[in-house]
Amino acid sequence: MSNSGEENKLNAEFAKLRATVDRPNILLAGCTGAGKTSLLNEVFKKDIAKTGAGKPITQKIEKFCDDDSKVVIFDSKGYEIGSEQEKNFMDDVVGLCKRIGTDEDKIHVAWYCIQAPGARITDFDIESIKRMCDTNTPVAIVLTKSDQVSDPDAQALIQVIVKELPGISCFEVTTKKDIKSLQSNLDNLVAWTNDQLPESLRMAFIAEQQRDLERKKIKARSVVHQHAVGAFGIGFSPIPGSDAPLLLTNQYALLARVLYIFGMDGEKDKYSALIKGIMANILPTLGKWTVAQALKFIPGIGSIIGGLIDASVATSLTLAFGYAIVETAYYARRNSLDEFINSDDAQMVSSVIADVFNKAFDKELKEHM
Ligand SMILES: Nc1nc2c(ncn2[C@@H]2O[C@H](COP(=O)(O)OP(=O)(O)OP(=O)(O)O)[C@@H](O)[C@H]2O)c(=O)[nH]1
Ligand SMILES: [Mg+2]
Repeated sequence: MSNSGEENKLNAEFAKLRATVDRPNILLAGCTGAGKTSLLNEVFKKDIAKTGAGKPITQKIEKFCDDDSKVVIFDSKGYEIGSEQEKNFMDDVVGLCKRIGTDEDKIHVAWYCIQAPGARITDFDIESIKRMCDTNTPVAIVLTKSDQVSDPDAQALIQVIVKELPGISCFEVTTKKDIKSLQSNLDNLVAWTNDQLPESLRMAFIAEQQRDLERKKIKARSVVHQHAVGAFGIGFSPIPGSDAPLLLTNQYALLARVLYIFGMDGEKDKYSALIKGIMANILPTLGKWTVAQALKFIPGIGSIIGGLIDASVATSLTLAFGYAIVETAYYARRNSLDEFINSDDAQMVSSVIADVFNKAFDKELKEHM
C-alpha cells in the first residue's frame, strides 16, 4: 500500500516522537533457562530480545534497543548455577546498576528471574539482589514458571525470600495463558514497574507493554488533555478538508501520540499498519463531518470569522476529538478485527472504525461543549 499524504504526515509525527520520547532501560537478570526471554515476550508481546540481535555491553550483558522498540532491554546472558561465570555475572550486573545520572545505560528497573521449580533461592541470588538494591536500582524478583510448582511450594519459597530480602517485591508468574491467577501477576509486575519509573519514562513503557489496555487508555486521555490545554506547545490548524473555520490543536500530532500509546505506530505489525492507515486517511472526511456535528453544539459558530475561534471552544473541540480517537484506538486494540484482516477487506474495517469514531465523537461533544 502506498502512503497517502495523510499517512506521510502521521509518519512524520511518529518520527518526531521516536526522537523525543525517552525510553526506560530494563535489566533482565537470572540464570540460563530461567525464562527471561519468555517473560519479555509475555509482557511486550513480541520478540523484543531475539537471540543474537543485541549489542554486547559487557561480557555478560546484551543491549536491545531497536528503533521500533519503546523500551531498552539489557538481557544478561544466562550463567550456569554454581559456575565461575556467576562471579562475572554479578560484577557485570551490579556494575551496570551502579551507573548513575544521565548515562544512557543507567538501569531504571531490574527484573531478577528465579525459576519457581526447584523452589530455592541461592546465596548467590541473595547476594546479587542485595548488591543491586544497594545501588538504589528498583529490583523485583520474578518467580518464573510458577505453573510448574504446587502452591505450598511456591509459598514456602516466597517466605524464604521475604525473610532474606525484607521489603522486596516478588511476582509469581507464568507464560501459560490458561492460568489466570498467575497471568494476572504479570499485570501486577507491569503496575509495579510503572510505579518505579520517573514520570518522563512512563509514556514509552505504557506504550510498549501489551498487557494492560486500561492503563493505555488512561495515559492516552491524559495526553489528549495536555494537548487541549496546549502543554505541548503545538499550534492550532484547520481540520483538513473542512469548509468551516473550525480549528483543532494539530490533529496529526495528537493522533500520533494516541496511536503510539496503543502500539499502532509500527510498520511491521500488519494490523497496526492497517488501523494507522485507516485513521490517517479518514481524518479529512472526518473533518467535514466534525464541522457538521460541531455546528449543532456550538451556538452561533457559523458566524465566527476564520481564525477567530474562541480558545475555550478550540480546547473543548480538541478534547472531544482526542477522546474519540482514544476510544477508537482502544476499540481497535480490544477487538482485533481478525476476521476483516483475514479477508483483507480494508474497506469494511474502515467503515467499522469510522463508525466507532463518529459515535464516540458525538458523545464527547455532548460532554465537552
Ligand atoms: N512451563 C513453563 N515453561 C516456561 C515458562 N517460561 C519459560 N519456559 C520455558 O523455559 C525455557 C527457557 O526459557 P527462556 O525464556 O529461553 O529462558 P532464558 O532465561 O531467556 O534463557 P537464556 O537466554 O539461556 O539465559 C523455554 O523452553 C521456555 O519455553 C513458564 O512460565 N512455564
Ligand atoms: Mg534468553
